[in-house]
Amino acid sequence: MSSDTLVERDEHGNVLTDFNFEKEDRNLIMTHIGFAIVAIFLGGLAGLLQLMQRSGWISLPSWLTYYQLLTAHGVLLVLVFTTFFIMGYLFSGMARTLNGKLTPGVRKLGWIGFYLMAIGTIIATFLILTNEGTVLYTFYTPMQANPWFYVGLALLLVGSWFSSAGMFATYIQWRRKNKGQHSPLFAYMTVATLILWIHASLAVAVSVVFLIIPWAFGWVPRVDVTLTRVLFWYFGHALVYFWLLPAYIYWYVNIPQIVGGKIFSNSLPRLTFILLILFSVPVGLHHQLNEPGVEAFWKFLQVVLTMMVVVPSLITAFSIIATFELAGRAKGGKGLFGWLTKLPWKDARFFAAFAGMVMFIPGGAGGIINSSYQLNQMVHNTWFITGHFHLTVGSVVVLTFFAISYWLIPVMTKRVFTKRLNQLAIVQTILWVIGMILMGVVMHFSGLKGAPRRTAYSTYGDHELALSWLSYGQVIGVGGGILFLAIVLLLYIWIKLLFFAPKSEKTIEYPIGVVREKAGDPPPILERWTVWIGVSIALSIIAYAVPIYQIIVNNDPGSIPFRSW
Ligand code: HAS
Repeated sequence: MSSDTLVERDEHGNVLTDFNFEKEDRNLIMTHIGFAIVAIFLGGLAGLLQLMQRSGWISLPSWLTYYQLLTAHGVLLVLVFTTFFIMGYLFSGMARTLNGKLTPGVRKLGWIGFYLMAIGTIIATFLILTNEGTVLYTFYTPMQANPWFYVGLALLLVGSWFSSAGMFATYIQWRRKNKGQHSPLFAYMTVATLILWIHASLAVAVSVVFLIIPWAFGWVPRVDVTLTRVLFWYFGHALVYFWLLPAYIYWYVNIPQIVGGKIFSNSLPRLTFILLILFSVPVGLHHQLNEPGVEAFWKFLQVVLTMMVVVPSLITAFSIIATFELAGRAKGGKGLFGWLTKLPWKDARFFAAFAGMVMFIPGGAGGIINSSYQLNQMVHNTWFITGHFHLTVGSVVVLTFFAISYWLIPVMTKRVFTKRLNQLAIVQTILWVIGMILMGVVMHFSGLKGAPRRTAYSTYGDHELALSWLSYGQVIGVGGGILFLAIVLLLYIWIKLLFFAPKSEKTIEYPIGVVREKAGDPPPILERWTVWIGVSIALSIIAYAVPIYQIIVNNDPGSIPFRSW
């Protein structure tokens, strides 16, 4: 009898289990996911409208501007959707792989975190809608928003710290009860992700609380523009890994179970996450290669370190392909590529994430171009960068999050991801990929021709160069339209999974992969967090101490506020 026939399945082929999440845990997790769903819809709508304006198809009413929509798009998608979804997903995996449930204290921390993040989001969104916070998601000074906009963002951040504290507490409790054992991979990776997050976000918190908020309330007249930007990017590049790492958790831990294979190695994923803790912070200056105020040496050093942060992603690429190949061969796949045909292409939980992985090949290559000191002069502040992050966070990360939602919501709601919903999810993925190719890839070409990012529609006095961007803009607009259609389809699938899909007596399995028998135990040093936190802080001091010191002692007079809208 094959091991597959021992598994109990529902009529749609989903594996069933006796494990049930506690009601209190389901409420906490689903409230986060629900908030994320609202955020992606509103953020996507703002994206569609601003793209139609930028493509020259519509004129916006006087009470709504391009930059307002661009701010809403950025804040709601990359700050709000990601953070809420990630916290919901991480809480679910911590509960499932550690004690089977969260403790009442951890739930309390989770709820405090949720309410702070929700209140912060509501304040910031209200101010964007009333045109009081039109400073984009990077809130660069000296543009100044209403001070409460920054307070809203600070609450979002502080809320995420409470949730992180809850997850650290869950992990510490488990370690105390299981002395000498290495922790389950999901929990290990969650702790690593949150260490990275806390380290990086402390810098932006310092900037917002001590520099920007006092200036925005008028308590001090001027702000040090260079310092706020450097502190933002200290946080900003690690932020992109805060989005990426949960996707990696899914690839390393959950997908092996979905493809019917095993986790290739128990050490490589841990090493990957340690390398990301070390190298994702001391590289933020690669976002400022073309800005004044920092000596070229420090920029160059961070470019070198950026090349180091590429390594864990390459390790991931090879590890995941190894998992797929072993799974495909175990199912009878022959020859060089025969194993590929054995992968579950018709299962959206795999297909959507795989599409994300493939998009990371051009997305990651674009990142390496961006971080090359000389090439950055060609692409900085152009649509090339916008294309890059639509292929990375907009494809790799969100396609993986969609794949997660296709089993996480059914696990929580005890509803069935039916064959029809699965088919719709496959269509949704295809639409997303087509939309992103038309939009994200074409943005790269348009950027290479000089089309600037963060600018409303303009023909720049019918300049010949600007006119050459128009046809690209049209294709990009079509891509954006397809993406919005995909969001509507996604919303339909999610609403079905939340309220209308058939109920099942037993819960669908929460897919946690098993490590391959031949894989050795991970070296204990990989779980000595104090060592890695220490090295990470040391690297950041090497990369940042002198430039930040120079900015402070340079006695920059600072800037008064500007309101450019
Ligand atoms: Fe980036 C700008 C450099 C990765 C997001 N990036 C941005 C911005 C965002 C962003 C949002 O150096 C704009 C910020 C703003 O508003 O100004 N980025 C990099 C580099 C990487 C990188 C070197 N970025 C990301 C990821 C993001 C993200 C990931 C989101 C999640 N980025 C930059 C730079 C800038 C920048 C500059 C500033 C530019 C400027 O001038 O403003 C690397 O981490 C990329 C490494 C990745 C790879 C790919 C590995 C491939 C994998 C897939 C394997 C496939 C499989 C499928 C398994 C080398 C893991 C199997 C396939 C078969 C065919 C079988």
